[in-house]
Amino acid sequence: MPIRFLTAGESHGPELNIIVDGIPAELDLVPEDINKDLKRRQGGYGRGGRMKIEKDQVSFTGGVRLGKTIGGPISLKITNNDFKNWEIPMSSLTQDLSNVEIKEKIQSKFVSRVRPGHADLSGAVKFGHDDIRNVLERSSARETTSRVAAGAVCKAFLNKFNINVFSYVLRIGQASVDEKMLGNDYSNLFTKAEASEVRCPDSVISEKMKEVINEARAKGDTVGGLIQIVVTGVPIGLGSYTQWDKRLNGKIAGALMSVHTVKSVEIGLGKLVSENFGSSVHDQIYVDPEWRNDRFRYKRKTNNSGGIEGGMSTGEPIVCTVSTKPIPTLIKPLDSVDIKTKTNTPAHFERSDICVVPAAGVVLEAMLAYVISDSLLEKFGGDSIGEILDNYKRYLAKCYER
Ligand code: EPS
Repeated sequence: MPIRFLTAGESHGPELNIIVDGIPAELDLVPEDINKDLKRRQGGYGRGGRMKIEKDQVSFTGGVRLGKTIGGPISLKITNNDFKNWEIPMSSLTQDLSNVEIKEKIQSKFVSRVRPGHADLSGAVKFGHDDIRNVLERSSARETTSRVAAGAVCKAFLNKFNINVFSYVLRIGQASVDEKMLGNDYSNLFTKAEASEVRCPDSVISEKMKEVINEARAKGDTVGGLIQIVVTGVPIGLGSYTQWDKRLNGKIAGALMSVHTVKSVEIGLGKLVSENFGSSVHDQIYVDPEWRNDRFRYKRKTNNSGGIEGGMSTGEPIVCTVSTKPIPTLIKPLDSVDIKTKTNTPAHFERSDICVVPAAGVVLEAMLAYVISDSLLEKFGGDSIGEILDNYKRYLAKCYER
């Protein structure tokens, strides 16, 4: 793992902190590279009240000098604007509980009614917390802000190799696009999705998706969906078949599955491979009749593998499809329990979103950008962009000779 990143900070704490370690020197990097993705994550039809309070923006606190990385760990921080409303209950310092006003402020944020579908019950039992606030502050999907920041650094790195990461929404609840009709002009699909409030490339289905979100809102409910994330420009041979933990598909599945809202990850045809014969699943290979020595000689008739065979990239686009659950905090709460009174009660309700599917696509792009950057650096090595580009070009030239 040449590139690693860690995140810290609570949803209503003073700030979110991120350290991205292993990014080489000489990469042009300015806050706007990251802020544009932070803004995208904050958007999407169905978002809740918190996004009106926050204007997520990053400051570099290490690793970047005069607009370029210098090879050390990149540290970033994002201020939580909402902290000003939580200064006492989220203070890191001991508070004077004999002061009635202070005690009341802390107690007003005490949570003991667990939310089904959230980390609340398992987290409280595991860590021994009585106040579920100690769980939900860190388990909150607010943490995905930090992932997007780390992923944006990785995207800037990938840009140097003409590798691009795209995402778009295929389904929200019962409103879905027919994936087969979309084709594989991923850049164009992405452009269309960016113009849609639900990040769906089909404008008619986009309206249907908004209706589903309106219906969920009216019922005090929430709704999930299906997202496709694609990487183009990946060279053949990232990852390896030689050891289980070097397989690129395993790394991708783990990274995408780690996002709070995700319940399944598929690559290429995904679970459809179970329904078809091998002859219609595997991607047949042929010699490109128009081959010139500036490109790979062998082509595929299809990309059902989603760009990965034998744990390695094939050079075709990497295509992942991910399902996301409906947000577990419901305005009309589910049946649950109070772990203080040990009685049945409706679940706690805390301000929440109705649908985060459009925003989740941006988070998934970040995680995929991280895995591809890490695998790219593993293969091509080097401490500066120039050195890695030299290694990369030499490898491509060898590939084109095969
Ligand atoms: C989120 C911020 C959170 C939630 C949401 C995602 O802010 P707040 O709790 O202040 O409303 O809106 O997280 C959840 C719903 C959750 O269950 O974790 C964000 O920045 O994306």
